[in-house]
Amino acid sequence: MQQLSEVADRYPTRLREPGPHLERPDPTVWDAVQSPELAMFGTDGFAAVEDLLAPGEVAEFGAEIDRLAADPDLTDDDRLIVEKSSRRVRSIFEVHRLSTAVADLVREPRIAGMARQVLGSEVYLHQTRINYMPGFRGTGFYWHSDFETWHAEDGMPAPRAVSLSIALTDNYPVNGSLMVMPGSHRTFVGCQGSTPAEHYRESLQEQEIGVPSPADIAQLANRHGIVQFTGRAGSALLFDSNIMHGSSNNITPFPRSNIFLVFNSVENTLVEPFAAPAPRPTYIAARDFTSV
Ligand code: 6CS
Ligand code: FE
Repeated sequence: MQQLSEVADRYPTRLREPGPHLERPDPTVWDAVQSPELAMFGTDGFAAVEDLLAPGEVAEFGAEIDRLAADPDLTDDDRLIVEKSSRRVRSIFEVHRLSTAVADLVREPRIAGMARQVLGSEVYLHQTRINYMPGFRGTGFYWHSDFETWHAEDGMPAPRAVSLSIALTDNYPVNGSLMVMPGSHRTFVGCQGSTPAEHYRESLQEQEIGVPSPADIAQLANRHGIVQFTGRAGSALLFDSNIMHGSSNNITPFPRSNIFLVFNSVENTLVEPFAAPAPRPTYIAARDFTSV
């Protein structure tokens, strides 16, 4: 399986040797974007959207994610990922199936419409999650490209997917908010190291497989620089699946939570993993390709 797909693999990764930096053959924006908010998406690989949610909605969804984090039925659910050391809730996956409020929100034109505009097709949900990033001992996400993981472990053929991170708390420079390298989405960095079986839950606590080398990260950062996303609760960041991004630990008392939605094009549905022994569970990488 792995060998067969390697033949036609335009994004080789999980390699024995350090990987090359490939100029990506696929476009970023698959159709002319209409909204001024998305004008720079093709160049930067991301767009910040102020006040996507109104204050009342921030309160409503804030209560909803608190309810889910405290739900005793979810304590032993695979979809819940805890912090490695503090055991506090770090992420809950498949949130559009756990919350009808989120399911309704996702379908709204102001949300799914942005993804359709960039991807130039109908879209479906590849992954949804809440990231809680608690205060004091919240741990960040090391530098990575989401597409690298989705390609290697989930069998996503091309970087024709976008993520929307909707902030439910204020994002300051100090509470572990997201850092991105503008323009880095045009370069695919193959990562060194093979994918162990069943490692994915650990990887969601602390990613060690599928991360670029320090030299790769330095090269991209010198070329593109690093910007940090800050903004009021209710603002959002739409970003390309291959942009290099990460976040620091959060030792402030201010938690940083967001709803994270990944839209994939219905013309880019999953095949067998390109560099993993088996596909990840569908609560992490959906195989229901019904458009929203
Ligand atoms: O596993 C995923 O799908 C996402 N989460 C992590 C920590 N890395 C890759 C990707 O962003
Ligand atoms: Fe990510």
